Amino acid sequence: MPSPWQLNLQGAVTEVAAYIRWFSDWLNVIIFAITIFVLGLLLYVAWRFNEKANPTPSKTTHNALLEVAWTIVPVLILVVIAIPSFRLLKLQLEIPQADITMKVTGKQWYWSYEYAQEGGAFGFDSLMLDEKQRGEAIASKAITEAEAPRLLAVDNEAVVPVGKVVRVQVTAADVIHKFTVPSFGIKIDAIPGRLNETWFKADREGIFYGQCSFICGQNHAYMPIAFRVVSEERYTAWLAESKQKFARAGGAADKVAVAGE
Ligand SMILES: [Cu+2]
Repeated sequence: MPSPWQLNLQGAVTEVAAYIRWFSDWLNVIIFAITIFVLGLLLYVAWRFNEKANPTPSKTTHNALLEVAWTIVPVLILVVIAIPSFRLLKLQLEIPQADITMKVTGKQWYWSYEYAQEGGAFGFDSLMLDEKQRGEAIASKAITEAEAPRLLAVDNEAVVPVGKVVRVQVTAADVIHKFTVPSFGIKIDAIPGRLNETWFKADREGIFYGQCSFICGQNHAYMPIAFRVVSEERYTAWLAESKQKFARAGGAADKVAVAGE
């Protein structure tokens, strides 16, 4: 999750997120280099060719070498940006063989998760804990304060195993939302009537947060995303427990919130 005075992107937990961080840093290097170079040129021209220093200006209009250079050099700069950019796109868009497939549905104003499983899918809603619920959960020691950040903690976290490829299918039930988990490097539109796909493979255990990133109405800011990445054993245990708890019959995943209801 974001930290106070954070300047850079959130810490990377997946290969894609690490690539995004590296690419962002690389673009910053290029941007700084160009900006400093142009500033240097401007200062030099202001110093060397001002009216006092250069009373009789040159009438030069063309310089073939210079014109070729200022065409080729920007092209080369664009190439060194384009190559890693397309590599990143390929990494994001080519979904590897998935170990787990889940469907996420954006709703006003919460997310629903469905797990495709042998022996029956199951699903659940994930709603933000309000201040009262959060206080109670911390007081009852159900969750530690660090595990329940304000405006990010939810009642039902999406649980996934560490080091496994998770394919995420994203849609929406009412208006457009956007499913974003910065530390996983995923951000994808949730559009009613359309199924978008993305993927991640978390490199370490922990809880990772995201938020809806497409203005979707009054409580847009209050529909966080929480992923708990756990060991394979804990995931298997959670799966067994959740199949019971969120059995599809009457499962919350099919419930659609209707605005104003
Ligand atoms: Cu939203």
